[in-house]
Amino acid sequence: MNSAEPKTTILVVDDESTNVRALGNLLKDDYRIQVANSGERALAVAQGTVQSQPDLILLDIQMPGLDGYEVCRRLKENPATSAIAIIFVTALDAISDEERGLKLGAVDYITKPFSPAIVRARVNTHLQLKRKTDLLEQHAMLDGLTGIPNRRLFDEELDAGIRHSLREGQPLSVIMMDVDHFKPFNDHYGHGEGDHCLREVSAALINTAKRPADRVCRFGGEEFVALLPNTDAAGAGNLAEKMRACVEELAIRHAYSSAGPVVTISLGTATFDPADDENPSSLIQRADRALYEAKRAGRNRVRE
Ligand code: GH3
Ligand code: MG
Ligand code: MG
Ligand code: MG
Repeated sequence: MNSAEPKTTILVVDDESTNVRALGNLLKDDYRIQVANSGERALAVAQGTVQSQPDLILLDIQMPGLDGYEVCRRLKENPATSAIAIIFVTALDAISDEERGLKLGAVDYITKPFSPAIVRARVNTHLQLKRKTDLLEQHAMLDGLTGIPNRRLFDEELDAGIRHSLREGQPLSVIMMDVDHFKPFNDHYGHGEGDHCLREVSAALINTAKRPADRVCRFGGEEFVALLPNTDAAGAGNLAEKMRACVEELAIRHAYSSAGPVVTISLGTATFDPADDENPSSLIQRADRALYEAKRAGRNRVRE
């Protein structure tokens, strides 16, 4: 395993310290173990930063205060924690208890006293499954040709970005981009070269947007979009100009473009500022209109 890769983490939740210790000892050689001795503490740990979020929780049911059922219900209803796998480990051995636990979204239900080998085996199985599900989800958000985030991820992050912007009173900008005269490029150099060009352009755009919160996505076809949290109109204009220049500097020959002789892009920027009385849902439309203006004004330029 790559040492930079975060170790798989299991959160053990039980009000009795002997149980916490027994489960912890059973798994500590293979996993990073977090512990919580109450439902409240378990929620605080699980809802902490994403980096420290457990992959799986071994959850006692009978605890003073918040019981395990309630902890499970709250984790499953919160999108930020709903993907964490939950296995109940409990003295409640009635079928009706198990039914209730599984209905709440737990992946498994183990009764005490437990067999160490069975706990280990079930934990391993569910963690393997979770790794595969996580991977599939990541791939569903990436564009197959360029490897950068796709439209689906963009739509999700745009919604989140607008909520963040309203909450924090911070501006949010987008840049819509479109490769100039790309149809003749394909027609003359072939689709293979066209695909290669899109990969180079996407890599150049990604390398230009340097802030960790910036997102560059393939919007579709030969269109790209950048989502820029906490960025005002001037900042978006600056970055757009850098992106325009970085694509031109790739110097990919394009003898059939009026903006040529190399591949270029046109860009349109738009900014949502919560201080203005504007509908955030028109953001993309406004960026699109600006892009259209950039095309009309001769391509290989930025408009807002
Ligand atoms: P404009 O400057 O006005 O944007 O002209 P354009 O030729 O770029 O515009 P148009 O929308 O007519 O053409 C887009 C072209 O992009 C058509 C299509 O063949 C090409 N294209 C879209 N997706 C892909 C892709 O995944 N690979 C390749 N090779 N070409 C693509
Ligand atoms: Mg208990
Ligand atoms: Mg287009
Ligand atoms: Mg185009």
